[in-house]
Amino acid sequence: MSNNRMNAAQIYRTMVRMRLVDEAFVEAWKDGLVPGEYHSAHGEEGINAGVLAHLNDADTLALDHRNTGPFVGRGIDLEALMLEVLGSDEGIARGMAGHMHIFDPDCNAGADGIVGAGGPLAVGQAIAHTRANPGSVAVTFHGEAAMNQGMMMEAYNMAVAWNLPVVFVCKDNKWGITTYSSDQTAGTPVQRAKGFGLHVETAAGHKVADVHRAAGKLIDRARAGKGPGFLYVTCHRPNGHLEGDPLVGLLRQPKQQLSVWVPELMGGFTNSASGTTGEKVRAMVGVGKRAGRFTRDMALNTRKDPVRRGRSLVGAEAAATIEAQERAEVLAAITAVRARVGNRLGFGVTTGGTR
Ligand SMILES: Cc1ncc(C[n+]2csc(CCOP(=O)(O)OP(=O)(O)O)c2C)c(N)n1
Ligand SMILES: [Mg+2]
Repeated sequence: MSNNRMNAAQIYRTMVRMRLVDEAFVEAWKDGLVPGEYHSAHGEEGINAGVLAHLNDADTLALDHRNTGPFVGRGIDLEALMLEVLGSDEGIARGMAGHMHIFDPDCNAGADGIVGAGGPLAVGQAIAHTRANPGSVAVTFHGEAAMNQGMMMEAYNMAVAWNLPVVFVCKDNKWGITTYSSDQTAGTPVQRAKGFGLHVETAAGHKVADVHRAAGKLIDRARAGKGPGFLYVTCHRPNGHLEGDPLVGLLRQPKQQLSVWVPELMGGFTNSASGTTGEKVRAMVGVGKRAGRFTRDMALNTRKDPVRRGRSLVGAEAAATIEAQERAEVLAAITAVRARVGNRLGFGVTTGGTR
């Protein structure tokens, strides 16, 4: 049985550390230190910390492209993680994994940038648990858009058919890059999971206690051999899909960006040879509608920030102490890592990333 009484201070500490490391990567990306993309999980800390609090060392994790939080929550060596994300050969995978394909045997956790790949990986882990580690569970985190990947259906199917100890955690931010997920998804994630016979719990991702409660039920069931679960959690992720997301840039700095975007969009519509005027107008209305949804969903909303809300769980004074302690530890790791990569070829440029 996992401890379903929540250790609020520990959970708040975990969320703060997740946020700080994530922010460090965002800054490093802006400084041109991260080769390729960086997918921030700002806003998913409540989900990650609430679920992880129930896991033992022998439990396993199959993660997606927003894996910084779960690795941090599992206690990954911060410097080894940072060096990896910065592409250093001193990183945890010698700089070959980047931030999307990290594997850390000490954390029993691996990540995969192929959307939906965590499903079958977790099912494989769960099969291994039934043979080698009875009583252990496999957990996978995936986005709502990943549910349209065929391999996820196979994973749900096999998990139920073979009664495997696996919990699928669906983090729904409503978007898959720039596509509104409900526009391309039949039914709802919960209906779909129920259709496979998965035991479903739901939670609000900005309320870590809610996530903790719901995750505990599913993880306990799976651990006891009562079958797989599906945790559906909503979340508010205001940073968009990846760092440098042009739509978020447009939203946060409309004055600078509109002068670039409006002529480009208008030119695209008016110069397009195909389509009648009516079709062009309808396409423009469609873009406007999507922009409206995006604006609503990516607006900064501190009430939906799990870390900020988490302060009330421990009280202002304890929260400030925890924040100061975590800031000092994370800063020490950042300082050490920056010193190690600062003077290398390819690092230290300020191009704003390589996207
Ligand atoms: C198989 C595959 N198809 C497409 C992509 C490109 N891609 C990366 S993230 C992403 C959207 C995923 O959306 P969701 O599952 O909701 O996760 P979120 O990014 O919102 O956290 C896509 C399409 C990919 N990495 N892998
Ligand atoms: Mg999504």
